[in-house]
Amino acid sequence: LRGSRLALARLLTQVENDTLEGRAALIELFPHTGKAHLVGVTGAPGTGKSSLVNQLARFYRNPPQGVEKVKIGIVAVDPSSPFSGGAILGDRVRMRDLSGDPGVYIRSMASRGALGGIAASTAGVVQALDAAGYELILIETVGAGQDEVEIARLAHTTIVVEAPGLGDDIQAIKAGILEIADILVVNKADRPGVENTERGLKNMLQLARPTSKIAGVGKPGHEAMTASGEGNLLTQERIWSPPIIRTVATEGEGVEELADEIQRHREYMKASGAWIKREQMRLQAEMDTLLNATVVARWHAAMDTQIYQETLRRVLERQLSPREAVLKLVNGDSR
Ligand SMILES: Nc1nc2c(ncn2[C@@H]2O[C@H](COP(=O)(O)OP(=O)(O)OP(=O)(O)O)[C@@H](O)[C@H]2O)c(=O)[nH]1
Ligand SMILES: [Mg+2]
Repeated sequence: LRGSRLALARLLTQVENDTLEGRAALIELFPHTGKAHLVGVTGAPGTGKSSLVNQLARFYRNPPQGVEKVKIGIVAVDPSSPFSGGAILGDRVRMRDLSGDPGVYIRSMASRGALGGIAASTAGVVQALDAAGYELILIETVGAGQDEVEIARLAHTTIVVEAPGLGDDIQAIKAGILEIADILVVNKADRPGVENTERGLKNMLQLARPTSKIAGVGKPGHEAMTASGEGNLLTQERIWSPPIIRTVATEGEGVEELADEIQRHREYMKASGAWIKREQMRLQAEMDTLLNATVVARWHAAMDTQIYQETLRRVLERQLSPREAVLKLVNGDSR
């Protein structure tokens, strides 16, 4: 809480490894969380996510007049296999210009290929950074599977990065990823084919989110203000139509516009009530997951293993269906 980087580094390791110490620390830190703006940055490998994150961090650390200077946390979820440290090293080199700035904290995490484990430890790491006073937290993840959907659930604002020249433009764009995008970036705008990529995105957007075309009409901010703040999250979020921003991450071009859109999205989320709804959904999901695990663990501890095994045997022999077995077990009816 006092901002010791060494303490934070140790804590993050505990959290990442899900140790008892890490868990205990997160419990104590929880009241200090909920302040940071969590921004997910996802997209196909090599589209320029790290370069863009680097530029955004630089922008927020040396902001122009009128933009608040904020402390930046960066979490890079490493997509590489556990046998290669290549991606981590690459990101460190790419983000090197930021090191030495006490207002920036960079953490690379190995995804370790553990299904479902990524979101849990990433959420913990983000909570720790939030408690440590990092006001804007950029979370980079590769858009190659389940991870980006989990990150979108975690983040308040999700940026999807595309780039021209990744084989066939449209093939590189998955409709699923557009569903989670709050802001679309066409990076490498210095390369040929930008117009194609941008046009492709526009078309896909209209297919994926037809409602945004009707409700958005280019004034999402205004629509959001008049929304009741109740109603369901999906309808409210549909009111926001994702802008498409061109950037050249290597040169820092378009980064200010991107930062503007991040700010605009934050204001929209706050004004529409979508921010609170998202927090509620996330915390409820986290609570329910823990509740499930805890109740099941307790139940197993109290259960006679012999009865359990006997019931399982009867299921194997098709004398009971799994559903019948569960009913018998939880109702304490062991016949
Ligand atoms: N020409 C051009 N090259 C760029 C631009 N942005 C990034 N690059 C280059 O593209 C390569 C990949 O950039 P990264 O920032 O590592 O991309 P990434 O999406 O983080 O990559 P992974 O994390 O490996 O998925 C690097 O060689 C960058 O220098 C750009 O706007 N224009
Ligand atoms: Mg990267």
